[in-house]
Amino acid sequence: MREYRRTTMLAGCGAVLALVATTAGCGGGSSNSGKKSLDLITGVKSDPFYITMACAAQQEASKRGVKLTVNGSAQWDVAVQRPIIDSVAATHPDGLLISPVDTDALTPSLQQMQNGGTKVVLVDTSVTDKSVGVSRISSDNEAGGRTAAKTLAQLMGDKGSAIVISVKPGVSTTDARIKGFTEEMQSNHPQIKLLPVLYDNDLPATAASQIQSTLAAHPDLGGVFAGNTNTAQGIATGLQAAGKEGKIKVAAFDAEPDEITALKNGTLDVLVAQDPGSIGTQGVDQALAAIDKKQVTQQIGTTMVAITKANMGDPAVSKFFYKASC
Ligand code: T6T
Repeated sequence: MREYRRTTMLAGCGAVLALVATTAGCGGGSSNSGKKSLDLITGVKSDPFYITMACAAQQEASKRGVKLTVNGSAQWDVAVQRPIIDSVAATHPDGLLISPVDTDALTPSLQQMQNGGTKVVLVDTSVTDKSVGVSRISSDNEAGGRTAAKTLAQLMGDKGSAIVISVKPGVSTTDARIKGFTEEMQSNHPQIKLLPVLYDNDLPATAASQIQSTLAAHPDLGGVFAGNTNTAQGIATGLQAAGKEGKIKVAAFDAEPDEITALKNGTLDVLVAQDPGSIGTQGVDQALAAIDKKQVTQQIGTTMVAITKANMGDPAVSKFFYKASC
């Protein structure tokens, strides 16, 4: 079935800089047999991005009359997520929604589940092997990285040094953000000197010390791009500890409660928020479409919105704030 994709860029000073990439997915349709079983394995269970995704997936599963079991790693680690996949595989669910924490290491386990008849949907992160996943649903992370670069360059007055701090190499989403950010800076903001990317293993304390050592080594540091929530939290803490909050401009991905607070108090300057709820809802729908042998949409891009202090009070914007619980 035809896939419809619309991308609109809206911009205005202080207004919502919205990257709306929506694909009216086809597929879905009600499950016409008994209670089907779906599992969702998120990247990190305590992460508000994944909590928001799981809440929406649970709501959609209940609406569709299917059982959804949610699991997730305690931290961003292949060695933690693989046993969870293996224990879920042993239950032979009809469908699995998963955010793999690595682009390659978990592929054999996922292929094995697919070969056993489970329909696998990749939500948020994905894997290199295109044979894995009947559907892939995520933000357009490269575009989000470009938006972060454009906004940060503007805030920096197009001068000084900038640095990216992110999770770890081999995470499809944050790698794509870094790619988009770097390409935009190098192509359109050559006056800004990009420092080497640092990785914090999704640990805020590591990001906090990394930003402080960067400040000490680079007095001309003017901007930071935080690749996800935990990194943004750590950078905000590190800048506050160094007494530099508000002086160093920060663009960050995501919009979890601590980031919203940091945006309000001026430690963070712009958040590129995703729509994890839509990812979760569409993940359930695509899994059920595959189980029911209906049309499945292979690639779905979901919305992102750039949030600033100026527009965060707008309900059309605040609806993208992530939840810490359902
Ligand atoms: O940024 C999100 C998600 O998109 C990414 O794949 C991993 O980190 C988050 O969950 C936020 O912590």
